[in-house]
Amino acid sequence: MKRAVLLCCLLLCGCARKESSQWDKTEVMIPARDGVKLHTLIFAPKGATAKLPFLIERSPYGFDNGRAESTLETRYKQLANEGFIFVLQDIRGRYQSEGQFVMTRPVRDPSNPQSIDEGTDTYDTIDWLLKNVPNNNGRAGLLGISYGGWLTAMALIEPHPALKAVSEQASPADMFLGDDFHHNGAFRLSYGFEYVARMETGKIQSRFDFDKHDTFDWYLKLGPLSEIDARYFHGEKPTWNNFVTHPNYDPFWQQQAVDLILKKTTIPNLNVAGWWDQEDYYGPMKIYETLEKTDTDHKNYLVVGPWRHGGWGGEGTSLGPIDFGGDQSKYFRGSIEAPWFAYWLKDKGQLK
Ligand code: PG9
Repeated sequence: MKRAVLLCCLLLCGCARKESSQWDKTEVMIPARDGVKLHTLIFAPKGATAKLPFLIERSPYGFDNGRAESTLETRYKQLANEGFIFVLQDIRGRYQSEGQFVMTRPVRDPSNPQSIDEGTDTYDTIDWLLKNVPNNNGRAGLLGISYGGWLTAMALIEPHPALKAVSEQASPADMFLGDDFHHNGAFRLSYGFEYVARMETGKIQSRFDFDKHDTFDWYLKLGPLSEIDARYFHGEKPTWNNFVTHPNYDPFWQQQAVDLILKKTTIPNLNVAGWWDQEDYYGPMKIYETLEKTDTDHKNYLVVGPWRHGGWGGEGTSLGPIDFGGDQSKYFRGSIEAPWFAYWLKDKGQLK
């Protein structure tokens, strides 16, 4: 009877359900409070005997073309062995989600009940999941690397009560002082230009089509930076326009600094950073340091390893010629990350 009701619900909300070997996969459009629908894939382990928590990753980079399934088999293998209901969601305006994408969308004005941000989209998603996905244990975890780490940090501002553990991994904290777009105030030209082209050309990622292999030479021959707009962007890329309008550390950059936005540690958070991360090493260290100040209940954690940007999600035996004497990424995922989430979301084991 219960199964029949679930099937009716899924058909009514336009969900597509697919059987795969290990997972019951459901594809849904989850409505946010302003009516925008967010494209979401839900993977529930087949034959689970106990109620399970959700583990959510939200991303601007898409889960199409088998990326979701391969992520579960590699990056999330150890967590999948532990047993979670995985939820992979395209953020607003990206891939199959509705709405408008805004790069690192500013935090909403809470006095305006109509306002939304990435935190409210996460809140609304968790709310929907609890009510619509059977056999959940009433708890949710959230994690992500880099942009996904930043989305995780944003969910800490007005968290859903069922959000019981998060792992902020390589999130930017300050785009002028230390992370992706500037380091110590110095503009990172190739990164800034190529990331804007990749993210603000359409809903899906696209690569800028350089007409030569030697891009160092391409940038040298470009001439003054105004040539970027004159030749390629034509004033149409919001993030490039922000680089041009705000070349100094003005309120535009200061107001988005995550360390000023996060006020109090309320939810267990496993911050993760890589010593050799050229994009976002500053971010996770700063977020850890910020949350540490109000961490009266010991909920703020930090892992730093010998990794490039997000290296703990892949193979971790070496970096270039440097041998780590073992797979440190696998060790992190299996012996730290999975038991950490199991402790907070499943009351399992002890926290070392
Ligand atoms: N470092 C990338 C990023 C994060 C947040 C904003 C802009 C860029 C990333 O790898 O996702």
